[in-house]
Amino acid sequence: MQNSEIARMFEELADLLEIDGANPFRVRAYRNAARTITGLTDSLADLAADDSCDLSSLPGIGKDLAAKIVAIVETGQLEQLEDLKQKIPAGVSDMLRIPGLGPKKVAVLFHELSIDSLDKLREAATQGRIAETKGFGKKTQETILAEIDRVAEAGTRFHINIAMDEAEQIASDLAQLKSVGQVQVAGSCRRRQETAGDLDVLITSDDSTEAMDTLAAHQRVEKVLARGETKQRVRLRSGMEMDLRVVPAESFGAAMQYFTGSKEHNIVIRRRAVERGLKLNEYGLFRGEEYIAGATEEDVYREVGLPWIPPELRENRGEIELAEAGELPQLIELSEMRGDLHMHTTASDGTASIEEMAAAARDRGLEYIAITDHSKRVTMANGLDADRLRKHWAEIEAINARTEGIEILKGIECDILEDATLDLPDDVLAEADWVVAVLHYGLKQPQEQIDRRLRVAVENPYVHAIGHPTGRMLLRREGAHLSFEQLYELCAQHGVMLEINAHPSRLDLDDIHARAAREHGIPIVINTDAHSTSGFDVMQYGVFQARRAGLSAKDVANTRTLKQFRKLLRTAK
Ligand code: DGT
Ligand code: CA
Ligand code: CA
Repeated sequence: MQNSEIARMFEELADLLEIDGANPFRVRAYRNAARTITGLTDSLADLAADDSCDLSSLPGIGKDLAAKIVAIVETGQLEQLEDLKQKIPAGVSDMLRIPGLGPKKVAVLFHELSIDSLDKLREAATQGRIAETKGFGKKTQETILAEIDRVAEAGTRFHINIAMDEAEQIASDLAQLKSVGQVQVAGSCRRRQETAGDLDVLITSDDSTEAMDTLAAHQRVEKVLARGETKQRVRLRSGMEMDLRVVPAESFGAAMQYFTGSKEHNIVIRRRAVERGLKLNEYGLFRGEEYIAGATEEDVYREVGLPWIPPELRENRGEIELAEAGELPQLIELSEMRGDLHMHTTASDGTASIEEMAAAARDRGLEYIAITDHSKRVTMANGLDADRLRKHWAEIEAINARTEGIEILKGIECDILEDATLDLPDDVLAEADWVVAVLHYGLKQPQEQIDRRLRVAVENPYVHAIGHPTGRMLLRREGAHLSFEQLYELCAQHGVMLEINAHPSRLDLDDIHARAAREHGIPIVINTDAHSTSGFDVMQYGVFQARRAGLSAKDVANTRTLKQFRKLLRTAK
């Protein structure tokens, strides 16, 4: 259990208490607790497991809170929160996700208008009943109508990191059982899509009872929604739902192929089977009644005249043609990453020092990093002006000189301002080893202005890359509207790289644009945007996105050695 999950529980508890009309001091105490926990650098789970450590000795954590944290770490839940969840329908907390609706307003909607779901909220807003309610106005009602569909959809999908963590944890627990043979995660999760609607787990077993009983009693499972002979559907505490399917070993490959999808990919594979006089379904490949293959995916693909196709490519976007021609790319692997060129320290809004970030990166096997704190426009994140930045760079140089085993580049994440100028003057940028330019503000400007801003950045002689090019936040907000064609042409012309930001809520560029960028000859960089030492963990999601784009190591600049990378920087600009 991570600190962020524990903090989220206290945040949720505070929200529900406030909706429930609890004493404001109690509500505030739990909000403060959440903030305190977020700021801790040590893992609470580790500390709680250590008998010699007293959590209440940590700043801001009293006896009551310490006991609750221990209970969360031990049981995975907070009893008070579970009680409140029984009392307040889940649809009520869903409303909190609409911008402008905090616990106070939601409490009014719930207690006075009896609205307890997004559907009822939509209905009330459509009828104009929200605007008539005291404390609400026309503007709130309009926001509700504008945001509710997005919020409703976001509630039904989950970021890849959450989905993979849930699926893999449960899969590995099922794998421990005597009656269970193979266990694999299928569906969108296996294809490493940006978000997952539900989880699909397949196991082989002759008797499904033990597996299904275990799943029903699993700590992460809230409720069994359906249970049959070979299929069980459950809802997890996270809100995500999961299908478990039990298949015989001779069908495992066929079932994996079928339930990995995508539907679009499967349609073509099935057609190829039919063309060969075969029938393909989740049980196997058949000629008439006769079973031909199905134990492994390789067998299935071979029988339809194809090599095995990596799941990340299974979207019917050209992968079947490449497979047929024997031209499937050698997809990039996490272990091929040598550098990380986007991260923050305590100089702006990171939680670790330059040394701590460098040590953590080295521990993960990276050979070089660029420290790219925010520029001054990002006041909220304590962004750096020219003076502070130069001092920061001097410190980076000094630390780099005395640090072994990793090279630390002097970088900056420089804002591209709303008026299409850069946040720092050229003479400062010229002193950097690495400049990544980004849009943070004014993402909703008309496309012409966004295009103008990107043009200025790419044409600047000191900018090396554009970071998280669209600025989107998955399931939260759309990115800027921009001309990708213009961006590709300019980047190719000026030797500017494009980033796949690996953070699971960004994954920006997406697979389609990363592929197009590669086709324009633009080097891609995959960066974590780490704000703490654990922030490096997300590199894998960026690599997944690159794999979905069909990229190989050679397409990704930070798979090169530092020497080769520097050479690429020089020849590119
Ligand atoms: P998700 O859950 O929305 O993130 O996406 P998936 O791809 O995991 O979709 P899901 O869970 O509905 O089904 C898992 C896979 O099973 C899907 O990728 C392909 C296969 N599948 C499910 N229903 C059908 C179907 O009606 N036709 C075909 N050809 N395949 C299906
Ligand atoms: Ca699924
Ligand atoms: Ca499913």
